[in-house]
Amino acid sequence: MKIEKIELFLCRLPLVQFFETSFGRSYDRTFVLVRVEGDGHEGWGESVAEANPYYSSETTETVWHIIEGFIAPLVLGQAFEHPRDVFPALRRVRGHNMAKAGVEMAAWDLYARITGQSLATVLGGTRDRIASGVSIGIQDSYGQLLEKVERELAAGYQRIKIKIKPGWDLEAVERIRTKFGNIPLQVDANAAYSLDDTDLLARLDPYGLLLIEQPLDYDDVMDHAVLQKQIKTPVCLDESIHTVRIARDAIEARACQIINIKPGRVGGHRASIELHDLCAAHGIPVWHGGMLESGIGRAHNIHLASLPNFTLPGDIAASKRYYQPDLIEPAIEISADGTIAVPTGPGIGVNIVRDRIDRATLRHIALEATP
Ligand code: OSB
Ligand code: MG
Repeated sequence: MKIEKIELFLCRLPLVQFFETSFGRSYDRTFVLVRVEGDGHEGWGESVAEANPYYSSETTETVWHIIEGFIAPLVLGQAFEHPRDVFPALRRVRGHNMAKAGVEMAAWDLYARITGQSLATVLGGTRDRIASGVSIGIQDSYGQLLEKVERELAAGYQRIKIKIKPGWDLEAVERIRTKFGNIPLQVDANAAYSLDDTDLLARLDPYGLLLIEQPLDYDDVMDHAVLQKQIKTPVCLDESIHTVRIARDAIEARACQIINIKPGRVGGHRASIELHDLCAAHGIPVWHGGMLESGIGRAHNIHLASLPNFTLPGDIAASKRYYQPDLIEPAIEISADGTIAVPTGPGIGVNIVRDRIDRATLRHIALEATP
């Protein structure tokens, strides 16, 4: 497989509903789409960096800069036997996993299309439907929160995750438990707490949460190990896990019992499979995170989440919760049992709607191999 051309699209789409985390509130999503061409086929990827450096230090502008200046020259005109060879070829670029993942994942889609297989098949997926959960942002009132939980449970989602931050934590959980009983419930702090909050976080223990996601800082593995010894709720790491090696250290240090895998955060599908396998070998369950992707990134996530150790429901929900219309057809839907079908066509197996991409595009560039 020879990658002959890379195109980048800086896109912005309005969100169907605002999304608030401990970093702040967003009403739209800015992201970079990657299109690659080779052997008479195309492949699509989506970089999950946001317009701001709050979840991660990468932004849409750093992704553009790094792909154009440093990743494209390492990939263009190169023949890869398999897309698993792309991530190692980018090794001299340190970090910038979201930039790498955009290109790497597009290469997996390209390879799957060239060989006429679904991406799930190429990745080693073993199930034809994935379990779907929702991530509900911080709301203006508890009433609004309870309404959203009710709506998502009625839609069939298999578990509810709520965002928490100091001042929006115990009472939100208490009210959900009071109204909805023992539903599968987890919380995500996006690094909003410190060890000084241990007593407060321990007060979540009686609520039987599935997990608490990234309570402490993004670069802090060791404090999570200290915290985990003092709370019963299983700690799950998100932001901290940028590499398979950090995951290995975190597991060794008992800093977490569960890991959230987002391919964008670790550099793409190859690193995600390695992380998945590492966790499986240590009895650490994984689930697939979400980054408010368009249907292109979410289709990738669905294929990856079909691997066997994704045993907890992912943050992979229906298109209509995010974008209307989405950039793909048909839209991603969940069935009444809270599952999403893994597309079976070649590659990511969804149709890309080019005129919707064009309408969402703020900037475009096409890069080709220099002969
Ligand atoms: O921490 O999991 C997170 C969205 C943007 C950035 C970080 C996170 C999230 C989500 C949304 O929780 C999950 C989704 O895509 O539905
Ligand atoms: Mg998270």
